[in-house]
Amino acid sequence: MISDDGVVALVEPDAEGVAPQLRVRVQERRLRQLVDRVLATGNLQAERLRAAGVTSGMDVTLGDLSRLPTINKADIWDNYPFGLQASRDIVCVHGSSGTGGRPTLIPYTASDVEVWARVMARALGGAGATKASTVHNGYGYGLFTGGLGVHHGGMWLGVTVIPVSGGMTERQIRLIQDLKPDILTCTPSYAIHLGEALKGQETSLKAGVFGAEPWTEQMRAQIEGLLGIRALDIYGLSEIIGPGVACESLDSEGMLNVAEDHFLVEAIGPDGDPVPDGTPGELVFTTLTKTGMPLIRYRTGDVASLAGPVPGKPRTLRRMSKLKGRTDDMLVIRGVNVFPTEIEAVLLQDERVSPHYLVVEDRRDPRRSELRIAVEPFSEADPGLQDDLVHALRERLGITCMVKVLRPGSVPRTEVGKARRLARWTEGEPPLAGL
Ligand code: DLL
Repeated sequence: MISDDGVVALVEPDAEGVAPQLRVRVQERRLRQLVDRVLATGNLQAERLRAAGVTSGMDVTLGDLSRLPTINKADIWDNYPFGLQASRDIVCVHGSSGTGGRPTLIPYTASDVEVWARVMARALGGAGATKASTVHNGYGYGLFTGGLGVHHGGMWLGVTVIPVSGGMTERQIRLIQDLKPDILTCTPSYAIHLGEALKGQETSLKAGVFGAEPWTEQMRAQIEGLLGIRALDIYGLSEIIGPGVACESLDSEGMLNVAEDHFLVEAIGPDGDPVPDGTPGELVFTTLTKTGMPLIRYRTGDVASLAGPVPGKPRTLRRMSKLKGRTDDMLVIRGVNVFPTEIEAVLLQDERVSPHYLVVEDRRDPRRSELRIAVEPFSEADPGLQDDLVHALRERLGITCMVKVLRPGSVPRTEVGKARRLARWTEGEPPLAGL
C-alpha cells in the first residue's frame, strides 16, 4: 500500500520500523543465543569460537562482533554436505550449483522457512504488493532459492503467486496478459528479455523485484523504460537464507534495506577491518535467528557499501548499496582494478548499446591480461560506436579495452538461471564467436 506522500506501508512494523536503539537490544540477545546454539554443535564454527576464547553467548556483545572468527564458502564446501548443520529438524534443503560443479547445500528448519517468508514478504510489500496483488514469479524453482523464496514470501503476505519459473517466454507473456499481475519477479536479464519479447505491448505490471545477479543503474533505466515499471533490487544468497537478506523499497532511495533483525551486516576491507559507511567493503553476515545452518560472520565475497536508514522514513533498517561486484570477479588490468559492473555502467550509458554484452578477460598471455568487450547495438551499427566506447571506457576507468560491435542477436541470451556477462579466455577458441 502506498500513501499519498509516497510512503510504502511496512509489512512488519515492529521489525522494520522500530527505533534502532531498541533493535540493537534484540540483535544482541539473538547474537548471544546464536553463539550458544553454535557452541552446542561442536562443529568447525564452535571450535573456532572456543579457540577465540568464547565459551558462552554471554562472552560476546555486539560491539566485539568484529573480533569473532569468520567463516567462508571453502569452509562450507569442506563440510559438505551437512557438517555445519545445527538442528535435526530439517524441512528442506536449498543451495546453488556453484562454480566448478561444487554445490553449496543449505538445510532449513521450519523456523528458517518462516523467517525467509517474512523477509521476502517485506521485500514484496516494499515494492507496493498487497493482498490484492498478483506476483508473476519468473525466478527458477528448485534448489535455487529465487523461485521458492518469492513463493514463500508471497504466500505469507497473502498475494496470489503465479509460479511460472524460468524460460518458455511465450507462455510467460500469455500469462502476463491473461492474469494481469502487478508485480514481476525474475533476474534483471530475464526482465530485459521479457520486455523485448513483449514488443511494446502494454501490461498491468507496476513494479519488479530483480536480483540474483549484478545489475547497474543503467540497466535499471533500461528495464524501467522497456517495461514501464519501477525496477527494484533484491539481494540474498543461499548461505544466509536466499533472496530477502536485503531489498529495495519504493522509498529507500536506491539502496537496499537490510533485514538486520535477522541478518547482521558488516562491511570489511581487505585487511579484515570494518570500513566506514559509504566505503565499499566485503559484506559479512551473521544469521541471528537461523537454526538449520546458522553462520557467524560469513564472508560473502560480495562488495557493497553500507549506510543508515533514509532520515524521516518509516523503515529504520540499515541499508546497503547495489552490489559493486564480487571480490573474485574483480579484474586487474595493467594494475587497474575494475568490477564488471563499472564496465556495464559505461556501456549502457550510451543509448545506442543494448543490455546484451559480454566482458572477456583475455588471459592467454598470463603476463598481460587484456579486456575484450562484445556489445550489441539496438539497431544498425553506427560506424563511430566502437571508437566512442573505447574512448568512454578509457576516460571513466583509465584502461584501454578492445571493443567489438557485433550484430544484434550475437550475444547469447539467458532464459533460465543467471546471466553470464563475464568470461575468462585462457586458451583455444574465444568464448564468443567474432571476438
Ligand atoms: O541468488 C539468491 C537470490 C535469488 C537473490 C533471487 C535475489 C533474487 P545464490 O544462488 O546463492 O542466491 O547466489 C548468491 O548471487 O552472493 C551475489 O554474488 C549474487 N547476487 C544475489 N543477488 C544479487 C543482486 C541467490 N541483487 C550470489 N545484485 C550472491 C548482485 C547478486 N548480485
